[in-house]
Amino acid sequence: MTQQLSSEWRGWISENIARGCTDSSIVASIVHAGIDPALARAAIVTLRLPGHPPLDNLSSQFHTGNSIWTQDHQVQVVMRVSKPCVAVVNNVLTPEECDELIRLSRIKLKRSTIVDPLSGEYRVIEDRSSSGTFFALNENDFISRLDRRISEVVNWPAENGEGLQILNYQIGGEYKAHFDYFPPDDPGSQPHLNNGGQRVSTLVVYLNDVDDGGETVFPRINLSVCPRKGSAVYFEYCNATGEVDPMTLHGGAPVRAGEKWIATKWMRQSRYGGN
Ligand code: PD2
Ligand code: ZN
Repeated sequence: MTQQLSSEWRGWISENIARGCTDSSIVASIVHAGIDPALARAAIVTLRLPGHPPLDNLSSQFHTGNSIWTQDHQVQVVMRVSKPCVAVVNNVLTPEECDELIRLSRIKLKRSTIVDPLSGEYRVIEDRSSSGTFFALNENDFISRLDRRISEVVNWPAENGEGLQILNYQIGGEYKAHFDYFPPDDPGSQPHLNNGGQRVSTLVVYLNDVDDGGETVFPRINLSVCPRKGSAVYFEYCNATGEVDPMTLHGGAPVRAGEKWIATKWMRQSRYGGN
């Protein structure tokens, strides 16, 4: 027998749907009360009435407003696209935090990999010519502070996040067009979906100014974001019913001068148990 939310919670969800609340804000409140997000989402799907506006994407945070406040920080929204949901934000990390992430990562970089679509194993390919490293969630106080802030910026629980990934691209380094979600029909996706479910959103924070090139490009919506130290690009690709959005195809353009450092946070549908 599958689990279901209590009638009190279901009533509360119905009221909030009727008030026009977004799925993401409803899920966030329920998760805050310690309930499994998968249960919350399943309830929302069944409680939405026919004729009600279609399920929104995850985060309402980026749809309106000029700033996002976190406990310790103000982040400015400088650009947004609504479909797919993409936003560029300034001041996610301070220059000192960017420098510290680079300093801690430089000594432990390894060639980046991708998930093989057939086997699900990690593989080095020419299309992704960066080096990188990870920090486990809440690995230390510094990382914990950044994990918490990012969770507040993207309005999604920190425990659903993969560990912060740091990447370094040298001249010519790039990441050709790809999806950040695990393509549901690839057999290699399954083992990754079993831990935390699908990826739902990405925040790429730029840790340095790149002298030339290194933009994050979205070819299907003709968008190109230039790296700027401390700024970030955010995008969502999985809605509350688990559908993924191929319009979020994106890549990291080749670095033409200087080098490029980024920190990437991938959020999952539910709690992620580590790499
Ligand atoms: O390097 C980038 O700009 C970039 C952008 C989006 C990298 C990734 N995604 C990634 O590593 O998935
Ligand atoms: Zn990506």
